[in-house]
Amino acid sequence: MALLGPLLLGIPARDVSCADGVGGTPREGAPDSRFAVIVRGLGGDPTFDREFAAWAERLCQILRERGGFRPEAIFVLAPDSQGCSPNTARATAESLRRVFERLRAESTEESLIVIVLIGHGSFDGERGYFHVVGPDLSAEDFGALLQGVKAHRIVFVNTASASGAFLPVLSGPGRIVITATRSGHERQATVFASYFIEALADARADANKDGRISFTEAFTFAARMTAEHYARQGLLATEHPLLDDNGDGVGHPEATGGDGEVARTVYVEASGDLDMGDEEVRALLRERDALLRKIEEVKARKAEMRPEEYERELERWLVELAKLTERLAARRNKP
Ligand SMILES: [Ca+2]
Ligand SMILES: [Ca+2]
Repeated sequence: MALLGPLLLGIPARDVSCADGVGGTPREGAPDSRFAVIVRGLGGDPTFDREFAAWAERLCQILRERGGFRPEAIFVLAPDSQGCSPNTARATAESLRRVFERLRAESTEESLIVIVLIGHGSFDGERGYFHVVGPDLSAEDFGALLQGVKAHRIVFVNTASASGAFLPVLSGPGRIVITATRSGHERQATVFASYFIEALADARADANKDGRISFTEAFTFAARMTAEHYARQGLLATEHPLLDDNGDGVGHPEATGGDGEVARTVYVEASGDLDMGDEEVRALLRERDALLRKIEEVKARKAEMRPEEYERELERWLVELAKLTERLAARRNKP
């Protein structure tokens, strides 16, 4: 319980080793309601522990320095309670519950919440798990934690082994779900996290050269680097990353099949959120949320619809969503 103290009180638990963020701070008048949750799980041996700690630290640094995230808006959970944030606690199910209690209270519909799991996972043939201190958390547990969180934009990235089992469970309207593996059956330790984290700060990931790295761009770049990692070593890839952002529970290895359009409009850089002060953009975002809800409604009625009717309905709203995303991008690219 003592370890939860710093988290609850929001006071510095350890010295904060990252430099203060520079640049990317939202302009005056546009409240910054972006949050991040970095969950570093158990390594199981010193080599993995060191690796996971280094990745989590680098991610925290990128969020602060490149993303301009407020240090107090980054929650770090780690086995040793060490992390680059004043809100650092031990990686347990109980700490996570408390973090999400705070997110339910502090986030708004316009918030962006980025959740990244770094560690080992497993799959028992039915459920996917992420290994923390004490009882492991299943994908369903994370789904329950997200219940009642108002933010319409949630990025959930599980970089662990067997993380593919999380995708269908966490998929939903307004959610960008990224996993290191395509199913629960890919159980080897993964390298996707390192490439994904670096992609968030690597200019080579900025495919459309607009100076910002969207989550679609970061995913695409990291997926390619991961594939090259195995090819370089002459090994068969034991992880195949997936992205799902249209809420249909089906991920894709690249931005195709209806996925990637939402993540294309979400960035780590605060500049991606600057235009939240722009009424036209806000209206478009509200429209997008309504469309995402429609898609969810269609999915909920799947059982009572004829297959062709279901496909037609779904297609209709996905096309609308794609059009809206284009309008949003065009509005945002206006000088
Ligand atoms: Ca870009
Ligand atoms: Ca999908």
